[in-house]
Amino acid sequence: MSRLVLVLGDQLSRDLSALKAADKGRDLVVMAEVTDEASYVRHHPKKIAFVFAAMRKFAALLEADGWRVAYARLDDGDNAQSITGELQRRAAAEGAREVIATEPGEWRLIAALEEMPLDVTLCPDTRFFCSRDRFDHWAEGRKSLRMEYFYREMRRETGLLMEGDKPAGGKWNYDHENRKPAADDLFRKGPPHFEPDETVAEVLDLVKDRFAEHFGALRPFWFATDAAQAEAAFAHFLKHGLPAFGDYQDAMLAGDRFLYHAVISPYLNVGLLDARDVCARAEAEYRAGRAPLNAVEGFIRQILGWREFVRGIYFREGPGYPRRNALNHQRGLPALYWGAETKMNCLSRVVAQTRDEAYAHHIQRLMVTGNFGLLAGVNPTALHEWYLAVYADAYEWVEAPNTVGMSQFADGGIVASKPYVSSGAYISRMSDYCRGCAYTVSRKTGPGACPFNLLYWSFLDRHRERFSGNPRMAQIYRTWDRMDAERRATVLREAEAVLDRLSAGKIV
Ligand code: FAD
Ligand code: DLZ
Ligand code: SF4
Repeated sequence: MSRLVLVLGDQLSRDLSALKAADKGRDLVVMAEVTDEASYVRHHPKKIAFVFAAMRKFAALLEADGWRVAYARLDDGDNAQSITGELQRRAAAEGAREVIATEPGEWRLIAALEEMPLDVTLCPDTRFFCSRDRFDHWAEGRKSLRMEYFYREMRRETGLLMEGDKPAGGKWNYDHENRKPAADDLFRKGPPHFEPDETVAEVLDLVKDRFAEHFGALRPFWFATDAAQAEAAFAHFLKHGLPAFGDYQDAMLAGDRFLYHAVISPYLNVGLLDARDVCARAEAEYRAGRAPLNAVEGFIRQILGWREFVRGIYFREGPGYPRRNALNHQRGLPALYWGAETKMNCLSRVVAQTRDEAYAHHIQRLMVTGNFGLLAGVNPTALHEWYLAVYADAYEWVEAPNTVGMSQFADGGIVASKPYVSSGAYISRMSDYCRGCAYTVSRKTGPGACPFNLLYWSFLDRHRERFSGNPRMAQIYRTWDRMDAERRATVLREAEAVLDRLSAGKIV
């Protein structure tokens, strides 16, 4: 009897464990564009188009490889519009009882598959360096889980950037060299743009019809949608981006949305690029003398370190993780996150970029939208749902630990050892946003004072009990305590006024 082989929209890898476990001669691959996946959060239209187009092309590739593929398009009349519904429909038609699947990257879908009245085998997702068991083994018995120690173990285990048992260049981490602001007259190439082919054009029309009310611009659409294009995008980055990646990793510029970032996370996360291959090829650039160590180490750390670490945390912490709220933040998501007017240029720029590109780089997500959410006490689940919806690379296993953990401290300090909060000074140092802002970043109080400056201190004051004992924050609290009482009262009063305006839906 034939079995069904499920391939999800973020499992578009030829060496997927489910495909490896199946028999091309007898089993049936099931792929489905379904309303449930496209709208359980209101995904950005570019993200939906990217996933559907990449799915269609991957299905064609599997057929060319000799697989039988049952592919449901979103507008097929008999589409059950959910993954489990589609599996059951295909099982009935095929007379199949068994499903082979690679474990999904989200608890919600794992539970749905496990509850199905079919015999489901979940294979581990082998596209990662570190299996779930391996991560748990590393984490077991540790008082705190720090990415840096996990990363060193991964370096040793993979041999990436190692010289014998020593890290290349003698140091594990070159981050202190990677904090340069960028000048806006630098010549940069940005990611390559791919002209929509026939498959992509058809998907764009479908998404325009069906998801027009979702936040985000569908066109222009230039993402890679197959492995060959993703490979071209990565090769472009290796040549043009990687050498300066480290130096300007934290920089932000209004006139350059991509700087030296790779813009490969959408491709890595659906399987069009392979993490092992990407890291090995970045290392080869260093070995060949074409990219400096600080850049290559920084890049490999993001993938071998952070990407693997957050996945380990997501699965280790269990299904309730995305709804954690350690700081008890209850504010609804301010309308400015959906593009409502704001006088804060940094937020306005990052949200506009998110709307246009379904992309923002790490520091924009962490230190602009994330920082503001945390300072303003926005409910972390609301922010989680926003990040999951608006970025083309967002899947819960990677998005939730970054948002709930790293950015909002809502897991109580599992991912981050201290909250990522800053006043306007950080944004001013790392970007040119403040130059075009209605607020004045150097003003701490009074007319035109930058809201980040006010909210920063009021956040620290509000959460004093939790954070003042943290040795990494002691100096900040000493600075606050040294301010005279009248000044502190003014800061808190003005911060409250900003929050009141936000609550009242007024422009901030
Ligand atoms: P580059 O800066 O060029 O980095 C190279 C690669 O490293 C990325 O493609 C990515 O695969 C990996 N990487 C870098 N930082 C991280 C990280 N913190 N966690 C995991 N992988 C990382 N990344 C996602 O892939 N999906 C998400 O949904 C996501 N949500 C985020 C939410 C918040 C609040 C924050 C602060 C970060 C989030 N990140 C997420 C991490 C990071 O912002 C993106 O991976 C990165 O911006 C992708 O752009 P890039 O490919 O140009 O990355
Ligand atoms: C993100 C996404 C979207 C928009 N649509 C589909 C879809 O129609 N069919 C599908 O198989 N997968 C889709 N995906 C990816 C899934 O949401 C993803 O596999 C789960 O969230 C687990 O990571
Ligand atoms: Fe953002 Fe403040 Fe700078 Fe304006 S002045 S761009 S609000 S940090």
